[in-house]
Formats: sequence, structure tokens, C-alpha cells
Amino acid sequence: MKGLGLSELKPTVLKIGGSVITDKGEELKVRMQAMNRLAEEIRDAGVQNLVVVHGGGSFGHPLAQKYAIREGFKEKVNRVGFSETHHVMTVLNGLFMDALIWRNVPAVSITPSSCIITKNGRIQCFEDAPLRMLLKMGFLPVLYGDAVLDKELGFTILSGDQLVSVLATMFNAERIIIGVDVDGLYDADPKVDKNAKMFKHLTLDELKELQSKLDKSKTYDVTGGMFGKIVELLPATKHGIPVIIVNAAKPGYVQKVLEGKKVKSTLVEKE
Ligand code: IP8
Repeated sequence: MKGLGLSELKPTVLKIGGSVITDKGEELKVRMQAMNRLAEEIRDAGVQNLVVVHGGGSFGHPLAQKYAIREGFKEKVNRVGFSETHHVMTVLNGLFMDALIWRNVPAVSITPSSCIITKNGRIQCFEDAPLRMLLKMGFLPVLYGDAVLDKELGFTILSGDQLVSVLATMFNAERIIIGVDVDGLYDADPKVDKNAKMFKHLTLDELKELQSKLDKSKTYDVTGGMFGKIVELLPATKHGIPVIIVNAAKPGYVQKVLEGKKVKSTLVEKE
């Protein structure tokens, strides 16, 4: 295994949004068809050096909200809430792992709460040796947004987006692919605003400008966390890692982007 640094591997980091693999309209409802299709797309694209991160959707989020896990440890009841939130994420992850492994993908799950500790919600410790070794050996590591321990708060929620950004920067990723349930990044929520304009290409400066405008925009608050994603991904973009935002709910799109082919999407680059 000597002489195979991760900077040479330059992995691709792929995020699959929780809204793609679960139905956010109903608690604990998985979209098994989408999950199976995405597992096939990942297998067929055959990308070497890939890390997958998935979101929480209707598994992690309702429980995290019910017990206010993000705000930290307060009382006994939210301690059980932490366990429940983490547990349902392992269930969702297990379903995705099934879909991948049954299709012959050498995927291995890495539990974020077992290797990451945050401080005020930001990743502070990351025991990444197993992840590095898995990548070097040609496995597909799969991580997810999780309920994690936090040095200040006791515990909190770590979003898959922060994880993607940190992983990509740590491993000097070749690119980040963000699979969501809309076609790319818009200036308003395309699900409620017919006139929402999609960006095909954004530079870091344009993105920052957009961020300051959108900050004041109430409409954008309802875009299913898209704005939060951008804020999380800014450090990786600054690092020079291109980010492609693509519709993972549309069959074949993720596969094509993984294969380096062009599809309708938003590309965010440093310049
Ligand atoms: O869906 C959050 O991950 P995200 C995970 O990537 C939990 O924001 C546990 C709510």
C-alpha cells in the first residue's frame, strides 16, 4: 500500500440528497426505486476513487427536529432522541448499502458518529485512517449526515453537506457532485416560483454575490436547504474543487455526470 497518497487518488465526492432517496412528505418513507436506480448508476459509471455521502431526508430530519438534537444535549429525553436519530440514519444507510452491495459494488459504510466529533457544529476531530485505507484498496466508502458528539453542545447534527466539503478538501478531491431533486442552483425556489432562473455556471465571486442577495430573500428560505448547501461548499470551491449540482431524481443524470458527460446542471468553479 506504500506510495499511494490520497492526493494522487483525487477522489470524486458524490452527495445524494435525502429528498431523492426518501419521501420528505412522510416520516421514514424510503424511495427504494430511486435508491436502486442510483446504486446501478454508481456501479455502471465505474468511477475509481469515489466517496458517497447521503442525506437524512424523512429519516433523520423529523427526529432531529422532534428532539432538537442540533441544539445539543439538554435533558434525558433528548438523549434518547439522539440515539433514535442516529439509529434511523443507520437504517436508511443500511438500505442504501443493500442496494449497492447486492449490485456487486464494494461499498463499505463509515458511521460519522463513530469517527467524527464536532465543536459548535463544525467538524473538529475526524479519525479518517479507515476511510483512507478503504479508498486506497478500491472500496467505495459511504457516509451520511448523522447525529454526532459535540465538544461544546454535547451532541448535534452534522449535515452531509459539511461532511462533503470537509472530505473533498481533506482529500483534495477532483470534483464534488451534489445530487438534488431539482435541475441545479436557482435564484429562487423552482418548486414554488415559475420564474426561478437556473444558473449553468457560477464563479466563486458570482456565488458570493448571489449569497449576499439571497441572504435577504425570504423566498429562498424554502428551497429545501439549497442555500445552506452553497454556504457549506464555499470552502471547497475556494480550494479549487469544482462543484456540479445535478438532478439525481432524473434517471441517468448522476451516471452521466460521474462519467464526465454533459447534462443540465449547475457548475460552480473558483474562476
Ligand atoms: O440531510 C442530516 O443530513 P443532511 C442528517 O445532509 C440528520 O442535512 C441526522 C438529520
